[in-house]
Formats: sequence, C-alpha cells, structure tokens
Amino acid sequence: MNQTEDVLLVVDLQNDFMPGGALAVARGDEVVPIANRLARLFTHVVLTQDWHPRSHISFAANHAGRKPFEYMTLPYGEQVMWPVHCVQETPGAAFHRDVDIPHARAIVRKGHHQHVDSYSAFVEADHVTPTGLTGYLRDTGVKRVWCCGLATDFCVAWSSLDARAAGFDVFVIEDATRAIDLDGSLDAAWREMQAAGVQRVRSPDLLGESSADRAEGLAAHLSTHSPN
Ligand code: VGL
Ligand code: ZN
Repeated sequence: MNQTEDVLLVVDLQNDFMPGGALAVARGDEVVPIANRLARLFTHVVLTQDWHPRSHISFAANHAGRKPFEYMTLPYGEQVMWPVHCVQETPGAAFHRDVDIPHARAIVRKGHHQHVDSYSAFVEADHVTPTGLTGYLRDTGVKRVWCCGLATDFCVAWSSLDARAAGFDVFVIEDATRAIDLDGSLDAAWREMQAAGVQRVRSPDLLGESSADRAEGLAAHLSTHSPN
C-alpha cells in the first residue's frame, strides 16, 4: 500500500445497517472486524456515515400510503422508499460499537439534505450536488480508493462508481461488504461496477492471508530456518 496515494473508504458501518437495526443488512456485522484489520494497512482512512433528518425524503413514513422497499419517482429520479434509518443523533446512526479505526482522518456525512438522498459519498442522488469528498481526496494526493462496508449494492456501489467517474482507480474489497439485494440489485451493482472498471478484490490478498501469500511466507520461513 502506497501510504500517500491510497485511501480506505469505510462505508456506513452504523447500527441501523447491522442485524437488529432499522435497515438491517444480513450479516452486516461480519464486516466490522475485517474493516478494522484492513484499516491497519492504511494511514489514510475515511469513514462515511448515513445521516438523515427525520423528515428525509427517502423514508416511506414521510409519504402517505407508501411502504418500505417500494419505488417512488422523485424529481431527481427513482428512489427506494426506505424504513426510517440513520436519523441524525440517534443510536441507529452511530457507528457499530466494535468499529475501531481511531486514525480515521475524516467522516463524510451524507443524506443530510431533506429533499435528496445520497447513497454515494461523492455526489448526492440528484447527480449534481457534490459532498466535497472528491476535492478532499484530490487535495490530499489520493490516486486509489479502496472501498469496504455497507451496503455493497447501494452505498458501496454508488460510491465506487462515482470514485471511478472522478478519475480514481477503485477497488471494492468484496468480502468486506454485505448487500441488501433488493430485486437483483446486487448482480446489477457488480455488473455496473465491472463495466466501469472497478476492480473486485478480497481482503486476504491485502492482509497477506491468501494461500499464495501463505506459501510465500512459508518458503521465506523455511529458507531462514533451514539447517546451514
Ligand atoms: C444505504 C439505503 C439507504 C447504504 C443507505 O448504506 O447502502 N442504503 N441508505
Ligand atoms: Zn440512507
């Protein structure tokens, strides 16, 4: 990992996306220890935090007659109606208690505008309003964005696609994500990411736990310990 040109983007490891949360992602909690280990490989880590006002446009409860997980056409496009989640300053919006990334440099809060959602950490769902993350990463010399977190098919996918569009090399650490998978959204997200040139990688390859790395490590161990 080149410490000046790489950033780890840890997406939405918040209570409401964990099992038992308001918008639970199946096995979302399994991502937390992996993200903690990955974060130790990076000096530059940015966290994102879904951070909605209670009156947010993406909540089914704010539209008469709408139910969670239906689609609704809004001025900026199709919007999934979500259960109320990640309301600013509530426990559901807090990071999972086991998130242990004290050296994170920045936390990008998104979805804070009442009338527009933001799955992406870069550009809101109107496709024009920037969060400022692109400028921040460019200003700090970042060339490669490594993504993990929740959910693969929404905030991770949209963030990766926007990072690509902004000209960064982008990697999604697949086993360090979990999906909502609404009507095939996970397959669609991977197709879009692959078409955009987002690279799909796995954490053992980065953490030196893959079988190839183990074999290399073993060879190195044997060569230093072989009798004279
Ligand atoms: C997310 C749906 C609504 C996510 C956030 O973090 O993927 N999904 N808000
Ligand atoms: Zn949200």
